[in-house]
Amino acid sequence: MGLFDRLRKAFGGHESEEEKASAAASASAENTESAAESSASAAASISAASTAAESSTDASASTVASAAASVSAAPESMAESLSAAPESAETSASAAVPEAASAEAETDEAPATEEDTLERYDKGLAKSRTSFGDRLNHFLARFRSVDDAFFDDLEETLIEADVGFETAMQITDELRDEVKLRNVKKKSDVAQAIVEKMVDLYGDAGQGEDNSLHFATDGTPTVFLFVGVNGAGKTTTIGKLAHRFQEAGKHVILAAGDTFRAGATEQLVEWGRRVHVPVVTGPAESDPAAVVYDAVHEAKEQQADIVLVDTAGRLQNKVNLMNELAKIKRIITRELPEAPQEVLLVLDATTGQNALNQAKEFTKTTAVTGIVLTKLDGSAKGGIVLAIRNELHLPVKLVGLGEKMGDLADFDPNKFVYGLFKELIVQ
Ligand SMILES: Nc1nc2c(ncn2[C@@H]2O[C@H](COP(=O)(O)OP(=O)(O)O)[C@@H](O)[C@H]2O)c(=O)[nH]1
Ligand SMILES: [Mg+2]
Repeated sequence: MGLFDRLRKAFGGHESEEEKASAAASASAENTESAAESSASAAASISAASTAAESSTDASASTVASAAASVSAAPESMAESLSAAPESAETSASAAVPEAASAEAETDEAPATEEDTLERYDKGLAKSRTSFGDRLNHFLARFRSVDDAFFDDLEETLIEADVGFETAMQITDELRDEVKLRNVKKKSDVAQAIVEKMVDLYGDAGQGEDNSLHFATDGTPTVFLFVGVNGAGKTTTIGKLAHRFQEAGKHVILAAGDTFRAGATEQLVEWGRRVHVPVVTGPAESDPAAVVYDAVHEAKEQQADIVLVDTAGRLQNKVNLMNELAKIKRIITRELPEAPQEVLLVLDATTGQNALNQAKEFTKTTAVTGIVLTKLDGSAKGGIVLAIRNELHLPVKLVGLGEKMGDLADFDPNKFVYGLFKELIVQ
């Protein structure tokens, strides 16, 4: 069974709902007009629920609302595939409202709990989902038949949805063959096949993928090295993770390895103050490797559990940056042979394809062990996760869902892909 079928089984709700869903599906096949009508209003209520969830927390409600309008005006083929979703989608969307509101009402200190991760993903992905569904809707509305032009356009649509060039090509090629083989003509069936293909491709590429963070096994301090371009969210992620480990009773030390950018050290020191974790610093423009050496030395001396190392995102040039990262890594390993246990590349999800290109650059010279994908809360480009897995073959280990210390979650691939295609999978 492919991932698509497994997700549908896992998240597809209770049997009675499934029965309702299949009844609704066959009803819509027989009587397209009334089904489209009822499902369009269902889509509107899903969007209304998520709009309510959003509007209490950020200013983007207007974007969501306008996106919602176009979902409710979905062409009949898409409305068909949305028709089965309303019940479960609506429940989880409205369930997320009070939780999100109370999390906001409290201070920064509220940590993310395991139980609400699905809701957090859900909320974080609202924009990606709406945007993805929208693109697919618009795309399908333009075509009367499934011909060559259809596939050319599909490829473009997928690229725009940031699933990556190679992934978009692969999906389109495979779909072209399949459509011929199975003689599929209905647009709603093709829409279904597109989603199924993407989910299964994602499932296949993730075989044997290890999304867990690794720690020292010999009792020495664990070291995580954070790399990535300026503004990606390295320092923020370190702050959030320091908070998580500190809360778990770990002895944490932060290393302010970004001595290049003015204010970078202060930013990390501020995070250290907020989460009550010590920060090892050096003078501005001093050798970052020296700061890292001090931090590791300190950690050994104090028998600390974990050192989180911040680095510069940009130096005079790319070669300098890569050399510096290599030097930092060498120093860590010289002091602690097992370390660093993780080299985490931090990528800003809102930059889409650009993030993918950065990742390709970094991984050429640095042995990255995993990805931290930040700003998923504000991004409509969740499709980048498919590209990261299919094209980089690196596990996403953590995701950033906001700017606060509790807004960091372990990455759960199935929850994520479910969130991205929710309305399309549950039917
Ligand atoms: N919305 C949101 N903002 C984030 C997230 N992670 C980081 N940021 C913001 O992105 C900006 C750059 O982050 P920073 O940690 O300084 O990036 P660095 O240059 O890689 O260290 C800051 O304004 C952060 O508050 C996230 O997951 N969601
Ligand atoms: Mg920084």
